[in-house]
Amino acid sequence: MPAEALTVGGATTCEVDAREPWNATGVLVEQGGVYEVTVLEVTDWRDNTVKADPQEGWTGPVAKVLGFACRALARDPRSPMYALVAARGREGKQFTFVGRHGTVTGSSAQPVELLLFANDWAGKYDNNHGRLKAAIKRIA
Ligand SMILES: [Ca+2]
Repeated sequence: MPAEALTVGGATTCEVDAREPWNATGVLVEQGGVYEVTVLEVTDWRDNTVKADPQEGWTGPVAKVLGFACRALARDPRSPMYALVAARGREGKQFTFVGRHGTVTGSSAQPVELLLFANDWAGKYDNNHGRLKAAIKRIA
């Protein structure tokens, strides 16, 4: 289904599968638009055996230390390992940390689809588990 623009105040929900490097939201990000992403439900969010949270990423003291080193190689090194990250389209790594609640602002003249993913190493998505449900609302 093609993505659609939201009017200000418009909202939708989407599902994110941690095994998918790109989860479509159905929302087209327009230049200057501000989109609020809020996680509503999280189910079994873990990277192989490592428990995780969309906000904190890998959890537990060891995961915190290893996670800090590992995130250097993650698709978005600025976000925790296995945290929820938004992308404005698939090109150019236009990534924004979302966590459990964040905002994404449209910056390119050409509208692009808002995508969501668990921040992992590229090609290491096959051992991922978990899903979440998110609400997306255009607030400006
Ligand atoms: Ca993984």
